[in-house]
Amino acid sequence: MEPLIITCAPVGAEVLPEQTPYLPVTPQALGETARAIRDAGASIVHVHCRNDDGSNTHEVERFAQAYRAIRGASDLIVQFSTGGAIGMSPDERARPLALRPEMATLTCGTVNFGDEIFENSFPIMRGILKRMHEYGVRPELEIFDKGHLANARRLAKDGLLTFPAHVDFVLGVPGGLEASVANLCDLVADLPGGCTWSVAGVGRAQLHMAMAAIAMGGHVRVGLEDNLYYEKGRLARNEELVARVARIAAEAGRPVASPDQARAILGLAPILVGEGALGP
Ligand code: KMH
Ligand code: ZN
Repeated sequence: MEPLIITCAPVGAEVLPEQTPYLPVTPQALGETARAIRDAGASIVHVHCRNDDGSNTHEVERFAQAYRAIRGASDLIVQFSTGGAIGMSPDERARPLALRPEMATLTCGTVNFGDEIFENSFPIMRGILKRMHEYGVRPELEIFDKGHLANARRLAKDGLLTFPAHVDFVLGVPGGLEASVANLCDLVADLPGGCTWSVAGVGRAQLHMAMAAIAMGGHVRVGLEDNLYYEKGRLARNEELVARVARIAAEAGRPVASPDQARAILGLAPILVGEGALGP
């Protein structure tokens, strides 16, 4: 099996700073988190941005600051969210793509999201993909429900994305597909040939979905965006969640991928680090 790619989603859009002291809110905190999760075994960081007061922002300048802070602290693959927070306009969600991150997410369909609706109509998806093409950004396909794979195939048929692709199954969102090994197996069986995949289990399912992915040859996403707790009653730091998956994977004979190994697996170009490094 390939080395394990661990993505860390350290902040997200839904977690409130009041819920945990470990949320990296500022660009500086994101840089520090990047270093810590890299040391713990992550190779991709999934980025949302907050204002200093903890509210969500998709301002390009804030993403530029975050990008610089992460790149100054690590060689992680930088993946921007284009999902943003519920209620952001599609244009707002897509704007930071102009900074040309190596990767960005594309959620492949509308889904109930708790009591709200995370809207991703075909026009919204086409608009985001158009900007990804314009700026040379590699999509990671976010699949919250089985129909989202059919939507992705339709986008591919229309020539808007290409398979094989890298896919992330986000399982356990209230309103989306439940996090179970049976559902994960079903989704993996439905993937177009040659795709790579990871799974992000929400809440306490995060650990069990990670263990299933390690065994199945997939990859793993962890982080406070999806889960606040290390165990019942104990809040987690992002790097602890990464380190635990890395330990379990090592025991299972799957060492973690370095960011450059992850780039090779995903077909991304290598980056320069240090002087002359890429950045916005
Ligand atoms: N915050 C969620 C509504 C993504 O980053 O691409 C959507 C989300 C997906 O987090
Ligand atoms: Zn996200």
